[in-house]
Amino acid sequence: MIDSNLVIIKMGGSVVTFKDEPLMPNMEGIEGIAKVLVELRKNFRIILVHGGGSFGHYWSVKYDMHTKPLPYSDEGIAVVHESMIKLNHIIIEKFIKLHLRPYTVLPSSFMYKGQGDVNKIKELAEMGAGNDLIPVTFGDVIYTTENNFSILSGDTIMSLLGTTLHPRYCIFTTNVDGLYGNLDNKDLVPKIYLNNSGEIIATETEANSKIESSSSSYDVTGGMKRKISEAISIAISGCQVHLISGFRPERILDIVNNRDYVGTCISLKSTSQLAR
Ligand code: IP8
Repeated sequence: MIDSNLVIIKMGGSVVTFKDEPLMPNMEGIEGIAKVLVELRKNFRIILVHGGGSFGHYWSVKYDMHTKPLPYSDEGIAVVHESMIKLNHIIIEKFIKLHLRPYTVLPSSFMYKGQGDVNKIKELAEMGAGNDLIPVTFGDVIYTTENNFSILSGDTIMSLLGTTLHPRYCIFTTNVDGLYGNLDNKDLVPKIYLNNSGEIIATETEANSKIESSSSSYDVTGGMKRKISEAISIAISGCQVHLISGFRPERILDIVNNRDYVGTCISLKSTSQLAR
């Protein structure tokens, strides 16, 4: 059953930091989204997830934590975790100044042995009900089992929260407008329809013509590739997933108000027909 009052949003690392400048928050990116959240909070409960950008990713690459087989170095674990807390603090401080009421929840508090703890995840949705609080969590390095730690991406957290809480919308913000069918000419794919197994059965191009397509025909790389697979797992649970530019945060309001917007919507064929 969809929680029609709940919206889950990922603030991408490329929005909240300058990805190419180590340890540099993007205050304009953070502020732009915060201002839209002030509006959104009037009608919806919100849960926020943010990425690592030039904080967590910078240090995890420095300590070889993406490539090295487990276990990671203790120093790397400590430094990456601290950098994420620092970035989170910068975001939270700005939010409070802009009259939001964020409440940070460490991902380690709702993960157990590397898996999402369903009851603790449900608590995230409850704690923002009946008040103005916005639970905020983030990609991090977390303890799994047997002395191992693992990098947990904010995109994976989105899929854990989305598939457990069934929000009305899951919105991923990045530094691009959405998913491009063709990276050379920036041909945006506005809609992707899935069947119940998560296979892409159709897309709508800007010209609104339907193109039969398989998931492998997309030129998605790196971070976007992972985002799409997490987005697909959320969409097959019945939630509409949207990919938009975090530098045009007003598009979040367009989505929830059912207005046309620039971005990519991924949904089950049946859900999209009901919702729009
Ligand atoms: O930016 C990664 O989170 P993401 C967090 O959402 C770390 O992938 C610690 C690198």
